[in-house]
Amino acid sequence: MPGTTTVHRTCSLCEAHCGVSVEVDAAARRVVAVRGDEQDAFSRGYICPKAWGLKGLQEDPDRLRRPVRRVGGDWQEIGGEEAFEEVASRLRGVREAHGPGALASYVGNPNAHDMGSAFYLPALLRGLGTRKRFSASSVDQLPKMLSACSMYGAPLAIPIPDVDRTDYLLVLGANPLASNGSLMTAPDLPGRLRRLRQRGGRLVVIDPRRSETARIADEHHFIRPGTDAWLLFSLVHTLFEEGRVTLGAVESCSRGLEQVRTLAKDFPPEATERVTGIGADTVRRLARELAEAERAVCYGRIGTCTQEFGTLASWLVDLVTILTGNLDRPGGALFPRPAHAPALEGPKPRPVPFARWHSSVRGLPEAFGELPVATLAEEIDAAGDGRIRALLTVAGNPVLSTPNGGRLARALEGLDFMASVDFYVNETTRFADVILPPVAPLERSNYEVAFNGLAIHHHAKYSPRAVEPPPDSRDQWEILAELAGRVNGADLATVDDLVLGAVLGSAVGPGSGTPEVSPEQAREKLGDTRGPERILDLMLRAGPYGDHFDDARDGLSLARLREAEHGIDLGPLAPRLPAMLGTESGAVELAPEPIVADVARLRARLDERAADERMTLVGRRHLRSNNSWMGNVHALAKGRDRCTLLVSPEDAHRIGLGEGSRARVRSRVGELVAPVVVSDEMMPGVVSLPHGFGHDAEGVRLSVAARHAGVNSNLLTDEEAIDALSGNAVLDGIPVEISPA
Ligand SMILES: Nc1nc2c(c(=O)[nH]1)N[C@H]1C(S)=C(S)[C@@H](COP(=O)(O)OP(=O)(O)OC[C@H]3O[C@@H](n4cnc5c(=O)[nH]c(N)nc54)[C@H](O)[C@@H]3O)O[C@H]1N2
Ligand SMILES: Nc1nc2c(c(=O)[nH]1)N[C@H]1C(S)=C(S)[C@@H](COP(=O)(O)OP(=O)(O)OC[C@H]3O[C@@H](n4cnc5c(=O)[nH]c(N)nc54)[C@H](O)[C@@H]3O)O[C@H]1N2
Ligand code: SF4
Ligand SMILES: [Mo]
Repeated sequence: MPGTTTVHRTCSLCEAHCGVSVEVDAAARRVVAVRGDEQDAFSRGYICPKAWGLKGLQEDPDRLRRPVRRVGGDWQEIGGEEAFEEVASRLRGVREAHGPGALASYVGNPNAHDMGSAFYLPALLRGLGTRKRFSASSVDQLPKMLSACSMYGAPLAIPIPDVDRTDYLLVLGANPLASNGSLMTAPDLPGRLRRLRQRGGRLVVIDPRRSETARIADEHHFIRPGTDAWLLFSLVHTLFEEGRVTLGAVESCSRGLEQVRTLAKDFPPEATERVTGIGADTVRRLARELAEAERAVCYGRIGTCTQEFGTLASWLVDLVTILTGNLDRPGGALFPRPAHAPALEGPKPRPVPFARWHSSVRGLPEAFGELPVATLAEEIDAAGDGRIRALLTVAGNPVLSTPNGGRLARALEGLDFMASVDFYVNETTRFADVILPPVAPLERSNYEVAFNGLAIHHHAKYSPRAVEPPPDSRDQWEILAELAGRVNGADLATVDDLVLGAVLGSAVGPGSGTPEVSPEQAREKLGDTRGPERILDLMLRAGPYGDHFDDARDGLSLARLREAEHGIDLGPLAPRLPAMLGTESGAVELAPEPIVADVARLRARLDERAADERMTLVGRRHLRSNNSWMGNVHALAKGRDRCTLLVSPEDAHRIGLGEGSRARVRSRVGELVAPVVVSDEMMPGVVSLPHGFGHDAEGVRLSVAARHAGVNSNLLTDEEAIDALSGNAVLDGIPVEISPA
């Protein structure tokens, strides 16, 4: 259209990294269209319907543009200065009166999609001075981080399935056709899975629901929720018993194989079939196929993490790949080397940062500096004098995303003070005293720091700002840096210097991967513009593909990325062992503590679990959903009700539920009523309800979402149900009673 410009970016809504071309009427500050960028180096034009949500989000009249303060049941716009001062002084006040332990933070998923958060959120969290840090990690991938750190020496050293080159993909607890990849960044996973099959490869899906992905697979098996660790152990058992174990690249740099063999002895497929529901013959055949495939890989995701044995399952997913000789080789699983990573291979070996302190009520272990969010409510409402009195949330909606959201909502109401960095008044932020809204995603520049390290192919792309933000608004990084300063009586400039200084200290100079450049020289070349760009530039230039601040050298810099507006292809993943390892032994730990110690719990639980015939609840996602927060975009929310309870025909008949009827679902902690869809997609004994709904709560200001309100499935999930090892919440396999409503 005449008068418009087109800006090429990466969609920041999920992990897939799709290139989008955003057509903007700059004069009107209006998004005209969002299209797939055919020239994007990674995605080649693919997008999903959610990309259009970037426009909806931009235009949403409910989205906050200015800070607001809650006054009774109403919200009053206030100036930025007033808002910052109120938040900082109230947080400082609580800390002075009751100590740092009276402060807490909860940070949510969208932080992982913003470079401002990547660089400045750690400074803010440190600045608060509290150990009561919580995040969405402990309702998500924490078990994988714990297993990865124990095995390879860094929490995000997660081996990524090489889907484009594999011949055999075993998927557990993931539905890429709805959710794309997760801990496996790639645009168009649906297309990649279809191509895997077209080239003769095999796709096998293990899921209590015949999901969209299961439907395009060669083979699908129902599994009883929460029992993947037994299935995976039986695969490992079979590999040993039938002499099919080969270590490949791991052979010369691993420890603990004999221990794994011994542990697996207790889990023959004939012993575990009664708990998993998957027959021993099938398990043995799958083990053989995995071993015999030229290149095979096992991929486990949310369904394998948010369960009672989440860490064991996460570890065993990797063991299946390793013991079939497929770790660190093309077509198996590989460790990405992102452009912003240090040029020097391998983190400094250190013990796994785990269980260094514990929560005060239940004594749950800290992991990677955080406590499990399953304990947040009780740390507010049941910790006596040591309780949390003030909370800061940043881009999170724990009332809809963490277990027993009902209790958490009541607990939030009882806080002395709460502040949120967010642009919606939603189920969580309605309890805040002050909300500080950042600009919308299209109004800020970005670089996907977190997920480049989990991508199936090396690439780098800078996303420039597409829409000019309103004059009195603030970028996310500015809010975080400003707050980080003010809670300790400093200013934004001081925080920015500290953050940059810390990166300079490790990225360049003696002992770094770029020793020829001193921190002073690098600092000089980076210029004086404050904010995340300078830090990104430093990381790119000092990184494995960087120009090392040498103008004659053909390497990456932010300037290079700005020129390459469709991104830069940096080549396929390649082997990195053993150099990338950060374990104290310098080897891949096949049988690390504390994981090995947890196997006894699995062994002890088998009989009880097999005899448990209660109905259980699992979750699901939809292509047009995005956790709890895109439901206010009409283009995504419209259409048939998606917040439905899927019930198998057998169960529906037994309970007396017809299509379109309503079911009352009750768990230990709560109950709700949901519309029923009878579907043979469901394994008998299991029902499925998506999370992220329940938008009709009092005080929520989401006018579109309220019309498709649905119910909050996390009113049913139980804060006492955790993976005892990591503390991660159990969100799948929740025992429920169901009756007609
Ligand atoms: N039962 C059940 N529960 C689950 C899951 C499940 O499968 N089943 N999945 C879990 C998983 S994997 C995850 S990741 C969590 C997610 O849990 P959370 O991270 O707590 O919640 P989100 O739904 O992602 O909500 C994001 C919040 O950030 C705000 N927001 C969006 N973009 C920005 C931004 O750029 N800046 C700021 N400041 N705010 C922003 C939104 O308005 C919203 O309030 O949910 C978990 N909960
Ligand atoms: N459209 C869309 N895309 C998203 C998101 C979204 O909300 N919407 N969220 C993003 C986020 S934050 C994440 S973490 C990822 C998650 O990405 P995925 O892990 O692919 O998540 P889901 O699509 O929820 O698929 C989980 C599957 O696990 C199955 N399952 C449940 N319990 C068990 C079990 O015990 N064992 C096994 N084997 N399977 C089980 C469920 O039936 C479901 O089919 O998706 C991301 N992408
Ligand atoms: S799959 Fe959809 S939401 Fe995810 S990055 Fe691509 S376009 Fe965005
Ligand atoms: Mo997630």
